[in-house]
Amino acid sequence: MGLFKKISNSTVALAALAMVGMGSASASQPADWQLGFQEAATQNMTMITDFNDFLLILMTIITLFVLGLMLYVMVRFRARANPTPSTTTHNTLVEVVWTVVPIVILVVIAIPSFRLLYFQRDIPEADMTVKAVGYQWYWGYEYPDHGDFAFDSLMLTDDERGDQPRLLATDTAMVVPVDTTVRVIVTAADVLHAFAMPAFGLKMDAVPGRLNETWFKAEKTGTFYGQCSELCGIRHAFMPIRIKVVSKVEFAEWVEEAQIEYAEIDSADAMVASAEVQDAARQ
Ligand SMILES: [Cu+2]
Repeated sequence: MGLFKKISNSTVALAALAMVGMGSASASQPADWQLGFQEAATQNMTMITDFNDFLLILMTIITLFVLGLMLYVMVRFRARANPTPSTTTHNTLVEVVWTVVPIVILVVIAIPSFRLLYFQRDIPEADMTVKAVGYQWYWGYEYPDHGDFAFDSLMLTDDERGDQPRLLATDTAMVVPVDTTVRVIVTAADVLHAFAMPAFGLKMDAVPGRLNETWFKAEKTGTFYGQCSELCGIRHAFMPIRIKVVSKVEFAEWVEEAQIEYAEIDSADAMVASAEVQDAARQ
C-alpha cells in the first residue's frame, strides 16, 4: 500500500496547491475542479481511497497491456507483412495462462474488497448513538444517549449562509466528538432519503418504517458537508447535511446547551402542533 499512499498523498498535496491557487475553502466539501474524492476524515474513507487508487492502477496496467497486444497483432500480422496466415487453432499453454491470470487478478481484487466491506458492515462497539431522520426536505437529529433531545437542520438561503458554502450550509449541525465511534441510526419520516457524508465514506439509505444502522469514527475536527443522496422530491437538492466534529470537551459543553435549547424548542413546537390539531378538529 506504500506506493498508493505516496500517490494519493501527492494527489492531496497537488489538490491543496491547486486550492490555494484558486482561493477555495477546506477539503471537507466539494472543491472547484476537484478530481477524485474529498480528503478522508475516517479510516473507512482512507481505505476506500486506497482501494480506489489500487484499482485505478491495476486497470490502467491491464488496459495498456491489452492495447499493446492489439497494436502488436495489427502490425505484426497485417496482410502485407504476413501473406500466408498461420492455421494454428490451439495452444494449451496460452489458454491456461489467459484463464489463470484473470482468476488471479480477480482474487487479488476480491481480498481488499471484502476486507473493506467487512470493515464497513461489522459495526463496532459504539461510544454513542445519533439518530438521523430524513424529512421532505431537511434532516432531523436525535441524541438518545444524551438526554434524548432532538432538533432539525434546515438549509440556509444565500442571504442567511454568510461564508458557509452554497446549498450545503445549514442552521444547525449534527455535532459529534472526535475519535469517538458513533453509531448512526438512519430512517425517514415520509419518503426514501439517504444520509451521505463523503469525507467519512458514509452513505446509508433512509427508509420510512425501517431503522438502518451505520457508523463512523472521525479522526479530525472540523465541519463536514454532505447531501441527501436519494432522489426524494422537488427539494431533494436542498437538504444538506452538516456534521461538526469537535473535541470531547467542546462536545460535552454543546450537549449541555443543546439539552436546554432543543428541549424548549421541542416542547414549544409540540404545543403549537397540538393546538393546530385541536383547531383543525374543531372546524
Ligand atoms: Cu432527501
